[in-house]
Amino acid sequence: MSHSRRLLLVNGPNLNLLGIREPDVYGHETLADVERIVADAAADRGYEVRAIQSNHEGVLIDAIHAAREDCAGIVINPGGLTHTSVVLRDALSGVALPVAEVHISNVYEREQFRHFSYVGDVAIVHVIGEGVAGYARATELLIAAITGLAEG
Ligand code: CA2
Repeated sequence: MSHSRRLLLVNGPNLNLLGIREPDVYGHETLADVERIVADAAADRGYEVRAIQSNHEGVLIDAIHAAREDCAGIVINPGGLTHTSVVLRDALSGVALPVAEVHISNVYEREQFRHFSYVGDVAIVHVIGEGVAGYARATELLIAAITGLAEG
């Protein structure tokens, strides 16, 4: 498969707890469910997905750098790093791949510190507050954007 038909799915710190803790905020689906949802949405459009979740910022950054070699775009829920991490933002901006930012919860209806995203203006797709189904929509929109970019 050519590098142009693969996406990197990145889930940041604590998202391994999906479906296990705080179902009132994040729902009952697990991280494995999220990874399947994205893989299915991508496969419907002829793309495959490499998925990573880590609680370690440097591991996420290394995975983002590696995507430059063989991925056409990145779907990312940076978790709490959304609101704190210049280095994660720099990694995304540095690889210059199209990025879709996903948040399961509606961050704008939560604490003030969740309203700002360091990733926001690096991403070309934003899906916020649609639950885990939002990952599928973000994947569809990202592939549409990639296709549009390729067609010029
Ligand atoms: O709504 C989202 O997807 C968030 O990115 C989730 C982050 C939070 O810091 C952002 O403000 C919004 C938290 C990820 C932690 O996920 C958990 C899942 C289940 C149980 C505990 C944490």
